[in-house]
Amino acid sequence: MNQNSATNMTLPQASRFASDVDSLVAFITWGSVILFVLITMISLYFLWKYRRIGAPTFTSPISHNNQLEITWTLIPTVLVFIIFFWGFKSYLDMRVIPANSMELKVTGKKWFWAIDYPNGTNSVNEMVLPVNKPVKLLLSSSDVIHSFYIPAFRTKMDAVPNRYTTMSFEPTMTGTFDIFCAEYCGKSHSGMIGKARVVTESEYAKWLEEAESGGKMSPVEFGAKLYTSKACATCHSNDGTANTGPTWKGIYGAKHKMADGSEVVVDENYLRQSMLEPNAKVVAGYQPVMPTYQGVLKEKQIDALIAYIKTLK
Ligand code: HEC
Ligand SMILES: [Cu+2]
Repeated sequence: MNQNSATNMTLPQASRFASDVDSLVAFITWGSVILFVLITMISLYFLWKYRRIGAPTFTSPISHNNQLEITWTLIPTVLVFIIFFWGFKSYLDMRVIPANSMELKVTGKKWFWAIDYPNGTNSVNEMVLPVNKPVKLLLSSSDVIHSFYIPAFRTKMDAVPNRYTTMSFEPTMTGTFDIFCAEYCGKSHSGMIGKARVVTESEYAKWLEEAESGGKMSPVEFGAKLYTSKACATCHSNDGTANTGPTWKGIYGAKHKMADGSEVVVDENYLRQSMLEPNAKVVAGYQPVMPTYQGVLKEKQIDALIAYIKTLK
């Protein structure tokens, strides 16, 4: 099942606590609507009932009414208590992390999400999760404040540099759900979009294996897949189109001018260094905004990306 929150007004309730969050929001919203309509109608009625007719008349001065005082104190107090305890219970559901949770590390970087799995696999902008398994996310940022937001799970948490925040949920439905960055973080903030793909236990195991080593794919196929799955595609085109970074079309074997005036020939070693130490040689005319993929890309993946870039003539 695929869902797109931009076109679909009813978000699926895809996590354990999603329906409880919705019920509380509905209670507060409809409670407010009912009170608003009621109070407005009574006000209008009184406006009409006590309008001035003919010569001014005066009611006898009223200083106190116990019944009224108690009523308008008690009703809001009870409402506030209901909302408080209901909200607190939902809060605990989100904040108390089950002991059998699977722990993933999520790092916000300008402008993508890097996700590390327990076995050392990592992915970019795609969080693959087994269904009905509690998940704990350890969130952080390597630059500015981002915010990890999965509307279908009804959960959102800031990703802050130099410290960890946590998020906990349990996906209850297979499917693909949007991940957004909900904290303005610079030029491509709006493109900082990911997908949470909830799959069965066996599909998850198969995915882990393929993400790590490409499974049965050829290096070129694996490289083409990494081009999007590692988010290179957000900054590099493969068809000559201009973007934040230089296009990959026809770069292998070409001579490139660097910002410091030097010239390099684009070979395997330069491509490799560009991924691991992007700021060592900055291409002339571009900002040094490429994040390092040191520790993110495995050797086999670097090889595959190089093989793929070589095919783009
Ligand atoms: C946030 C944007 C961004 C992302 C994501 C990104 N890059 Fe870059 N990349 C750049 C920019 C900007 C440059 C040019 C400046 C420089 O050399 O650092 C560049 C330069 C390069 C170069 C040198 C290109 C040339 O023409 O000399 C290579 C190779 C490269 N990137 C590979 C990758 C790979 C592989 C990935 C994904 C694993 C990736 N980049 C992801 C922005 C990005
Ligand atoms: Cu962000």
